[in-house]
Amino acid sequence: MPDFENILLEVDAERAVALITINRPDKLNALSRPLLEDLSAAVDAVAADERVRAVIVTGAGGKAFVAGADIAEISALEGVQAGVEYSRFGQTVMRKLEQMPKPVIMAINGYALGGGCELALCGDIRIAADSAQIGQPEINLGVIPGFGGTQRLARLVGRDRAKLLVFTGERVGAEEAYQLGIVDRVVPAASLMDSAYELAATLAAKAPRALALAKAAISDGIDLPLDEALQLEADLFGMVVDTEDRREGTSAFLEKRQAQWSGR
Ligand code: CO8
Repeated sequence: MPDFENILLEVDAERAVALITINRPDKLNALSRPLLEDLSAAVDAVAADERVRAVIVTGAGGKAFVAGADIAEISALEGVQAGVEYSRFGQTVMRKLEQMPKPVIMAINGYALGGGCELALCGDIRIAADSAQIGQPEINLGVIPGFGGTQRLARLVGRDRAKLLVFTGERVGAEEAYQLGIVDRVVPAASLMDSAYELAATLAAKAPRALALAKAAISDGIDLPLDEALQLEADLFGMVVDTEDRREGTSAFLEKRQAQWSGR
C-alpha cells in the first residue's frame, strides 16, 4: 500500500477490509487540496487491491471526522472560474469514492461539517459515534456546499429538510442525524470502530460481484425514471446471473452447504 502525507491506509487482509483514515488532526482533518489528492490516490489503490472487499473511512484524532474543506484555501479563492474549478475538483474525488465498486462505510467519529458531511454522504452506509456533530455550516462563511452536498443531502433527506440544514448552517447531533436519515446507525463512541469493522467484515464475506452490482443498481438507478431504472436492474441482474458466484450461491443453497465465493 502506498504512503500518503494526509491519509493513513491500512489493509486487514484477514477480514478483507481497508481502513482509510483522514489524517490531518491538527486542522480537524480539513480537506486541503493535497489531502484530496491523497484521498483520490488512496481510493484508486483500494479499488485495485484484490484483497479488499469492503472499505471504512474515518478521521484521525478524537475530535473530528472531517471539519470541512480547508477554509484557508477557500479564503484565497478569487473569481468565478477558481470557484468552479475548486468545486469540480472536490466533486470528482468524492464521486470516485462514491462509485467505487466496493461497499464504503463512513465511521463518523466526531465533527462531520461542510465538506466532511459531503464526504460522509458519498459512503454507502454511515455509522456515527453518539458524540458526532453533523452539518453544512458553509452559509456562515458566506459560501454554499460545493462538494455535492446540495444535491446528495437533498436526495437523502428531502428537498426542504436539506434547505433547513443548508440555510441555517446548524449542526445536528448523531441522534437527530439518525432521525433525519443522514446516518444509518448511532453507536457509543468507544465502540464505533468495532461496529464499523463488524459490518465491513459482514459485507466483505458476501459475493463481491453481487455486492458491486447491487451498489450500482441502487446508486445509479435512484436518479433515473422508474422504467429506466428497472431496465438497469434487469441489465445488472443479467450480469450477476452470468457469474460463477451465482452458480455457487444457488448450488450451495440447494446442496445445503456454505457457499464459497470466488469473486468471479
Ligand atoms: N478548515 C481549515 N482549518 C480548520 C477547519 C477547516 N474547515 N476546521 C478547523 N480548522 C482548524 C482551526 O483553524 C484550528 O487550527 P489552529 O489550531 O491552527 O488555529 C484547528 O483546526 C482546531 O480547530 P478549532 O480550534 O476551531 O477547534 P474547536 O474545537 O474550537 O472548534 C469546530 C471545532 C467547531 C469544528 C471549528 O473548528 C469549526 O467551526 N470549524 C469550521 C467548520 C466549518 O465551517 N466547516 C465548513 C468549511 S467550508 C466547506 O466545507 C465547503 C465545502 C465545499 C467547498 C467547495 C466550494 C468551492
